[in-house]
Formats: sequence, C-alpha cells, structure tokens
Amino acid sequence: MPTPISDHTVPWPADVAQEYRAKGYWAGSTLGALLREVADRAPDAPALVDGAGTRFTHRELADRADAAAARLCELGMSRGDRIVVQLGNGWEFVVLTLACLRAGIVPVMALPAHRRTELVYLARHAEATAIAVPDRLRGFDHQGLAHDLAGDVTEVTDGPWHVLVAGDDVAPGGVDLRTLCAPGPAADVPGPDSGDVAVFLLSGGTTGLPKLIARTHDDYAYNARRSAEMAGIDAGSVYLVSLPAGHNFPLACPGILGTLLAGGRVVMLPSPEPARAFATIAAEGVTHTAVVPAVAGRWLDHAAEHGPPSPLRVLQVGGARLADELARRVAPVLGCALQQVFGMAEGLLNYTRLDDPDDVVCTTQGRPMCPDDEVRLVDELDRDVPEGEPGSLLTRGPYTPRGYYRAAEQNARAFTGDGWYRSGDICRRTPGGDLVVEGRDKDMINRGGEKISAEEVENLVYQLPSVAQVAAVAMPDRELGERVCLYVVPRPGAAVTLEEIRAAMDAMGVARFKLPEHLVLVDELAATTVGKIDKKALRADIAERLGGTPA
Ligand code: OOB
Repeated sequence: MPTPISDHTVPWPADVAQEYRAKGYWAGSTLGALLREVADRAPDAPALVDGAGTRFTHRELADRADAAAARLCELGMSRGDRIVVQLGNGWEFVVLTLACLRAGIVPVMALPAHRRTELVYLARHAEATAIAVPDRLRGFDHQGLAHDLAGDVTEVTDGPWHVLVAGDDVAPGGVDLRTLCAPGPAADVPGPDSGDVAVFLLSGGTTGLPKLIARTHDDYAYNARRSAEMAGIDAGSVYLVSLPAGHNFPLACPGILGTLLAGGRVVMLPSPEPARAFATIAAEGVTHTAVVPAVAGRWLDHAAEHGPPSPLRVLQVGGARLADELARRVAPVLGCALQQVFGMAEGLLNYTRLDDPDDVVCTTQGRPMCPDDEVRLVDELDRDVPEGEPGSLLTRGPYTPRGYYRAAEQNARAFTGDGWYRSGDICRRTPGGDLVVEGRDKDMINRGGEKISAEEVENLVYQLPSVAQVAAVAMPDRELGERVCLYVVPRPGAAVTLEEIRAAMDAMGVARFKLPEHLVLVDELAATTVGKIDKKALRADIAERLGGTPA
C-alpha cells in the first residue's frame, strides 16, 4: 500500500490556512467540481482542440473526465493514489489530468523528455501505481520503457503497475488510454477534499534528484483563477499550449486549467515550432499563449519575415530572463501585448500587468499576483537588503507550499524555519514595486527554460571511471540563454571526451536536455577559500573562453 500523501507533506500553519480561506483565496472547491460547474453553465462552448483535430465542448470534456475517473477506479486506483503522467500535448493529457482531479488520483507531472533514471525515481518516490505514456514520441518507445519499469517500481510499492498508453499501437499488457478516456457512464466515484493534493509538480531542481511539489486543490485553483485574471482570460479567450503541458506555466498560469475554469478554449500543439504555431493561431483564433524567451526569439525572427501571428493578443514570456531588447520587439513585431511572467513550480507568480507602461513590461519581471504573497529580498545572513538593492528572494503565500514532498533534509535548506521558500533568485525591486531578476544563487542551469540541477549532472558523470573530478556550470548561449558546460579533471592517464560522456549519460537513461554540450579538461578545479569548487570562477572562465559575459 502506498503511504498516505499527507504523511509527507508540510501543511500551512492552521491560523494562516484559516486566513487564506477567510480571504477567499482558498474557495473550498476541488478543481474537478469547479470544472463541472463551468461545463454546466456553458455545456456547448468549445473547450479543447488538439493538433490532430480532436475537438470537445466543455460538456464533452467534463463527461469524458468523469467516465475516465470511473474507469481508473475500476482498474483498482482510488483517491490518494499516484500516477506518473508522461504524455505529449494531445487531448489525452487533458482528459486524463481532469479525470485524476475528479477522482483525487494525483498526477506526477513528468516530461516527455524524461527517461529511465528520472521515471524510476519519480515513480518510486511518489509510490506510483500507474504511468501514462504515448506509444511512441519523437522516435522513442515510451510504452516499452514504461513496461520495463515495473520491477523497479513494484519493489517499493508492492502493488500493481498499470501502463496506460495513448496511441494507435497499444502493446499487450497496456491499457488503451483512448478507450479509458472515451465517453461512458460516470460512476459515483468518491472525490477528494479541497485541501487534498491535486497534482505533484517537479521542482526546477538544485539537488541530486528533482523534488516533488504537492499542490492542493485550494491552492492550485487559486493559482489558475488569479492567473487568468492577470492575463485577461475569459470565456471568449483561446489559449495555445505549445510548451510541455506538464510544466506549471502552460498547466495553470493560467494555462490549461485557468483557461478552462474561465470557460475559454484550449488549443494543444506538440511544439512551439513557429510556422505551425502561427498557422494554428490564425486557424483557431488564438488570443493568448505562453512561451519561454528562447521561443519568443524564434517567433520574432519568423514574424519579421512572415508577418505577425494574428489574432494573438497576449504573449506571456517566462521561465527564464527575457532580455530587455527582445522584450521591446514583441509588441511592434508580433503585434500583441507582452506579459512577463516570473514564476516557479513552488508557487509564487509575478506578472507584469496588461495596463503597465511599456517600460515596466519590457524591463521588469512583474510583481506578485496575490495581495498576500510575501516577498523578501535578503543577504547571506537572511537580513533584508536596503530597498532597491539586489537580494536573494524568499517567499510565502497562499499558493506557495511550505515544503517539498517527502524531503525533510532538502526542506531544511530550501525553506527557512518560519516557512519562507528560498527561490535562489537574486532580484531587485524597482521604486514601482516590480521585481527584476538579476541572477541566482542556486546551482542550476536554465537551458531555454528547462531547469537542470548541476549536482544531478555531476552525480551522473562521477559514475564514469575516467573522471576524477567534475563540475557542471552554465555557459552563455545566444539561442537558449544557457547550456550545460562540464569542467572535468580526468583520472591520471585517462582520456575523456564530450562524446564519451554524452553517450554514457544517454546509456544511463536521462533526459537528453541534461547532456553537457561543452567540455573543458583541466588539471584542477578552481576552489574557494573554504575549499568548495568555485563555480563563479568557472562560469566566468567559460564565458571568457567563449568571448562573452557569464550566464
Ligand atoms: C517556471 O517554473 P520552474 O519551476 O520551472 O522554474 C522556476 C525558476 C525561477 O526560480 C527562476 O530561477 C526561473 O525559473 N524563472 C525566471 C523567470 N521565470 C522563471 N527567471 C527570470 N525571469 C523569469 N521571467 O519557470 C515558471 C513557472 C510558472 C510560470 C512561469 C515560469
């Protein structure tokens, strides 16, 4: 039997929770119930269309979610169970996620890029009893891997391992996800409470392995609803998802959930490739979408040649720092408003407002969306820095959980004793109250919005016998912002090449975006006065070698 989730979550203090309820941030409804209300109000309004042309109204979507919830229960799953969701951006992702929300089964939001190492860890750590995968995606046999994981996972769960497969080619032993998500009777499945965990998001990661962030129905519904207000999403809005749907940004900021809760329509595309994205925006009348800065850059280039993505009204950009120069080109070249979003799966969301002056929109990352978001900027001793000075961001609030799931040791480092989350971002506050992200004091590489833990990469590389010492650091990159650069001290007499390291990591089964893209061989690694590897010096070194400024 999997452990109850509540054994390993860190609740908000009772008085704080009471205040969030009294102020209406936590409305006491589950996401499943809220989405059913939307479907009852406007049953025939279009809700979802995917790249393969599948279309559902709000009623069809809610009915399918209810039928799928019943079928998950028939499989033996129930409220509080966990399922790893590793689906591409198709309709199955949405129906399955809503079915889980309805039944209180908690999706662990994995990424299609994840491979054996990440999936085994996630499934074991969450004690999942099921996984949902595409049959194949971008040439990779996801369903084969999903079946292969069974032994590793059931070793800790001592329970079943259901493999749910989206695709035309479901191998024996798998559950056909399209059949599971087909219309059918909605048995009266016992649903969750609004204080229950709704989804597990993955942390951006600074530790050896990603941490799980338990987001409750109360907090995540607020996250999605308030984000929809920030972005000006209503029943007439059409939101395009082209980033991996399991990321917090396209899922709930406002993303899929915020748009559906507002009665709007969601359009799913497998990737943000500009030609197809622009054609879809035109064909479906997309009004809103969210991208990372690297994609915004590609869209700007495409628009300069082929014209703007009409009728797009709001382009949200977040996940990594958007350069001011790029920001200034968005409105004139893409013909829509820019909204900067500085957010984190851990909670806090900062938005530039749609009626902010251009200077604020183009040079800041916005301000917290909730009046009760608390933000402090502090020095190394957790003392508040003087107003206007850069400091390390600490935050608490109604949609920022007080700790990671089942991670007491990391929580002691990532949260202060009184519940502030240390985001690891170095920010400054402008006189107008907006935040500007100036850097970070966490050991992470932000590759075009995908977060890579340096420690995780280093642990993997240490498994190579030819490596005596290794450090992973960010190197600046024009296209993606940053890429992974490795500094390696080889063992005496050993030859180490980038290709060999990449091949070894690939063979270990890790997401390809984590593979290093540059290698520097050294005799020793620069150390700080206390003997730790001096990453700042290494970042400066690689930037100098490449002839630029450090990432
Ligand atoms: C989003 O979430 P995560 O969890 O993948 O990453 C969070 C981290 C932040 O701590 C910060 O280091 C960085 O990503 N970040 C930004 C940024 N937005 C995120 N750094 C500079 N400028 C920005 N605008 O990335 C995320 C979650 C929800 C909405 C948007 C992004």
